[in-house]
Parts: sequence; C-alpha cells; structure tokens
Amino acid sequence: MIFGDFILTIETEKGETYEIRDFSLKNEGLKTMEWAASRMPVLQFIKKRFEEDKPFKGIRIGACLHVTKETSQLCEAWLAGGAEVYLCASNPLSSQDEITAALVSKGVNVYAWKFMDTEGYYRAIGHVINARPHITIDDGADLVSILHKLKRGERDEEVEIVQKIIGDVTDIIDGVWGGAEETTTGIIRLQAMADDGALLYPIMATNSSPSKNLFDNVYGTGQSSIDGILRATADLIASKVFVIAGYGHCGKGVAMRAKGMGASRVIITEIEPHAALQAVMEGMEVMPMIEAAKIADIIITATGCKDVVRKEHFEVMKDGVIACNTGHFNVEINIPDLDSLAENKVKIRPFVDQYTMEDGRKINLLGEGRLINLAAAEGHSPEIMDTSFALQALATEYILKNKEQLKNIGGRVIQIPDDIDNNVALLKCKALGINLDILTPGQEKYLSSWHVGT
Ligand code: RBV
Repeated sequence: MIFGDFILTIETEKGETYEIRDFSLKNEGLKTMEWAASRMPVLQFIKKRFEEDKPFKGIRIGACLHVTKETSQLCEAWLAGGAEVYLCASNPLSSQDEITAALVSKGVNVYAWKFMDTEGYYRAIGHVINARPHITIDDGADLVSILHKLKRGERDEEVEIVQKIIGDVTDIIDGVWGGAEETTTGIIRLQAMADDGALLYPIMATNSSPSKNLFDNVYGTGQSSIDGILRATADLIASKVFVIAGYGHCGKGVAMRAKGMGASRVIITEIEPHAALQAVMEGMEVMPMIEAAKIADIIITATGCKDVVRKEHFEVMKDGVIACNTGHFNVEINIPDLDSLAENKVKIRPFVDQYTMEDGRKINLLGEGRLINLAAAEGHSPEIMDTSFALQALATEYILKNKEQLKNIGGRVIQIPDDIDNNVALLKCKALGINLDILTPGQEKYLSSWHVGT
C-alpha cells in the first residue's frame, strides 16, 4: 500500500508495517552503517555487553530521533540487547533514506523518510505509539508530548493524525516506565511539563550530562552546522561577516568554527549578560540583532527561542544574505514574516529558498529554517554521537533496571547518574588512547581536607 507520494509501506509476515522511502537503498545503508560503527567505539563496547546480557529481551523501545547512520548504531545496540525497536523521525528533513532501508533489513520498525510532510510526521509517531513502548527515547519531546495529549484528551490536528493509526485508545502512556531526552529544547519542554505537574512519567535528561552537552552541543553543532551551510550553499566562509544568535553551548561551537574558517567578523547576539561577556572575552563582538542584521553575510540562530530573526530584521538585511537555524525547531526565524515581506520565492538550490523583497534585495533561507546541520548535512559526526548515544543506551538500561523505583519518582526530569556519565567519558578517553594521571593517596587526602591553609 502506498501512502502519500512515493512512500513504501512494507508489511511483514508478522503483520507489522514500516513506512520508508525506498527499500532498494538497503545495501548503501548497510555500508554507511559499517562506516559509522567503526567510528563509534564506546557504543560498540556497550553493544557487545548488551549482546551477552540481553537485558532488553521482550522490551519495546519507542524512539523519536533523527534517523541517521549514528542513530542506526544506537538501534543496533538495543537490538543486540534483545529489544524490539520502533523508530520514527524527530524532524521532517533529517532522515537518511538509505539508513531507514538498512534498519528495516536489520529488523527495526522504521517510520521515517526525508521530506516528510506534517501528516507523515505524526502518522510515524502514531506507529511508534501503537507499538505500546515500555521506554521512550525522544529528541525534542514530540513523542512524549503526543502520549500526554492522548491521555489528557487534548485534540488537535497532530493528535487526529495519530488517532488514524491507534484509534481511540488514550492510555498507552500508562504502560511506559520511563524515557530519555536527547536535546536542550526537549529538556526545556519536559521541565516545563514537570513544573506544571503535567509530566506523567520520569525522563532521564541525557542532554544535561556533561559527556553529552560539553561535546555534542559544542563541537558536534559547531562542525555540523558549518557543514550544513557549506553543503547548502558551497559558499566561502572566509571574509564573511558571520552572525550567531545565542552563545550557549551550540552558539559557542558554531562561533569557534566560523572563526577557524576565516570569517572576517564573528558577531554574537545575546539576551544573557554572562554569555555576552564570555563572547567578548573570546574576542567576538556582541550587539543586538537589529544592528547585526544590517551587516551580516551569514546569520545562524542557535537560541531555542522563537522569532529571533523577524520582520524588522529582514527589513534591514543586506542583499544576498544567508539566514539559517541550528536550533531544534523551525521557529527561530519567523518564516511567515519573510513570506509576507517577499514578492517572490524561488528554490534556487536544493536547500536554499531565495526570497526577493519589494526593493529587489534577495534573502536566502536555508533548509526551510529547520536545523541546517541535519537538513542539508548529516548531523553530528559519528565520533561525537558515540558518547551521546552511549549515554542513551545506558539511560535505557537504567530505566529498565530501576523501573520499580522510577514509578515512585513519577513525572520528573532526572539526571543520568554521575558514575554512568563518568564511565562514558573514561571509555571515550580509552578509545582515543588518552591516558590520565591518577591521584596519589596524599593528593586524594589533600583534596578532601579543609585543614591545610597557607
Ligand atoms: N543529533 N543527532 C545527530 N547524527 O544522529 N546529529 C545531531 C545524528 C542530535 C544532537 O544530539 C542534538 O541534541 C539534537 O540532534 C538536536 O535535535
């Protein structure tokens, strides 16, 4: 049965269905998975242990993640541990179609394809919910959010699409033991739900672990966002005025790499004084967006907030400017404002929409304002996702092992325990051949004593 334009729905002997683009891409996908595997040693180590212990036998994991070669390795770890894995996309543009095909051939239930529309996106989430997962893994909290809306009886366009798959059932959430969240935006949403008393099961904040946010958010986003801009435009970064909205972990990474590529000026816009000071200490300029927009050649948003680039900014931008986003949702650049100001819009390259303003200025929007690193490039490199997904694999195991205690914790956002996080960092050091010093007993004593002074 064909859904939408050219989406392949496969029905297996067991009566399960998958929705992907093209199963004939399987071999290409399998080779790419091999490439990723060889660059993700920590995850391979965990996978090996899962293979021996089979902790996930009979457990259903529902994941809403970017369906990339890196994510394929997390799925393989779960499969090795005996899990049934149900996977949908966490962004309409981030799925790699060869990976979806390869994952189906490995036995993962995949519902994802690149360029999904809203209907397809939520239908895919519906399929994952329909599997009645014991554990959910999210990137942006869309899966958790729909599970909660169903339970609360909220009805909107998204829920209606999901209901076409699952019918009238509302209580699937009752069977979920716990979840884990991959990204900053998801944690902010979930914490807001927890603060309102609306969160119904505990979520491990994978993004809040140092082994995740100190590397993935900084160096992962730094490189992959530049990669996305380059793949979309093939432009030169050197000599450009490069504006970054937001100097959190992600903005810091992008700024560092833009500098390294020779941008003539790297300008930060901020709302938070410490972050602004940090940027200045790093030798960058800080100014309001309304000033930066006038001189920018390239603008990238990395804030997690909406309307960071909006009407008044589009009105003063230079002819030929490039605007893109690397935050999780496509709300940072106000696209309806751009649409209303523009006389004309042309897709001039696969990931470049060129808007012509009334006065003839052209504004180039990359990747429909969606996160450019996953829309136009392949997201973070496997070497980076190795530690992020090692944490996700261990968070899943933690939920499984502690499901009874987690029932008492209820709807809270919780940290991955420090020993798990430290172990991931240590394993990565080991894999990279990094040897650490060890404290002598005298040093240990010194560090834990308050008696020694000047
Ligand atoms: N991200 N995943 C990938 N290659 O699978 N790349 C980036 C990948 C995640 C990253 O951890 C970040 O927190 C999130 O995407 C933003 O949606």
